[in-house]
Amino acid sequence: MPHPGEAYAVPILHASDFGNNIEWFYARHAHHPVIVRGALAESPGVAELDRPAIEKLLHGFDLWAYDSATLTRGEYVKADVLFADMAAGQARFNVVDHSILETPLADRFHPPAFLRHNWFAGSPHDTDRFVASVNCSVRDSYSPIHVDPYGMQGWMCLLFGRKRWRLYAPEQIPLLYDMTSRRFFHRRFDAPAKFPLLEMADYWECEIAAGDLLYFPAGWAHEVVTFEESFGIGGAIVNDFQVIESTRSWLWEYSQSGPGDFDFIEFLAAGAATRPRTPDCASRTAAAIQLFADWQALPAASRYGGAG
Ligand SMILES: O=C(O)CCC(=O)C(=O)O
Ligand SMILES: [Fe+2]
Repeated sequence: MPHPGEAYAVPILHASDFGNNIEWFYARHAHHPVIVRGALAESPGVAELDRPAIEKLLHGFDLWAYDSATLTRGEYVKADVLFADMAAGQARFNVVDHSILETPLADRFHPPAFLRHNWFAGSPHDTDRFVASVNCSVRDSYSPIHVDPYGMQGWMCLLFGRKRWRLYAPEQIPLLYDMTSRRFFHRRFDAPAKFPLLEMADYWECEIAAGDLLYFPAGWAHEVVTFEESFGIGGAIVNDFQVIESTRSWLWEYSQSGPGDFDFIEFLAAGAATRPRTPDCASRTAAAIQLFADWQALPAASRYGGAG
C-alpha cells in the first residue's frame, strides 16, 4: 500500500552534548539533520553581532547573489543594496554561498570543533571557499529543492532572522525528481500532478532562528523558506566519516549534470592521505573510490542519463 510521507521534527541538541568529541557527533547524531545550539561559543565576536553591526561590517562589499526565487541566475550585488532590499521587503536576491574569506567575518568566525574536520579546509584543490559562506536572505526568499554539489554535508547558523528547512534523505530523491527534465519539483512553479510520488516522500522539518545551527548529512536534498530577513554563516564539509555517502551523491550528480569543476576523486585520495580521523578512513575512502571506478567502467550510455 502506498503511504503518505512521514514528517519528522529535526531534534535540538546543545554543543556541550558532544563537545570536542567529533567521533561521537558523527556516530550518534550525524545520520539525520540536527539543530545544535551554543555552536558559536568559540566565536564571541560573531555571536554578539546584531543586524546594524553586520550591515556596518559588510558596508562596501560585493556579495555573490542569486535570484531569490530559483537560485539559478547569479551576480555580484553590493551588501548595501541587499540590506536596503531587506528593509524595503523587496525579494530580488538571495546570498547563499558567498565565501566568508572575501568578507571581514573571516577573521572572527571559527567553526565549532565538530565542523572542523573538513577535507575542504587547506586542501591543495582550492576548496577553502566552501568551508564557510555568508548567507543573506530577504524575507520570502525560497530555495527550491536541491542537493548541494559534491555530496557535501552542510550546516547553517543564523545570526538573525528565521528560516524553515525541509530536508529529504538521499533515498527519497526519486520521489522528488523528474528524470525526463532532470529537475527537482519546484513548489512555486510546478504542478504537483507532474510528480505523482511526491506525497510519499518522508521529510525532516525545522525552523531555525538566531543562534541555531542546522547540520545535515551528505546527499540530503533540502528546500528553504525565509520567513524573516535573515543573515547567517553556512558551510560545506567532506570528510572520512561520510566519504561513501558523499561519493554516492556526487555520482548521482555526475550522472545528471557532469563531474563539476574539480577532480573529486583526486581530492578524496589527498584527503585520505593527509586528514584521516577514523581508524577505517583508508578503507572507507578506498570503497568510495571503488564506487567511482565501477561506475566509470559502465558503458557511458548506461550511466543513468549518460551525462558522463
Ligand atoms: O537559505 C537558503 O535559502 C538556502 C540555503 C542552502 O540551500 C544551503 O545552505 O545549502
Ligand atoms: Fe543547499
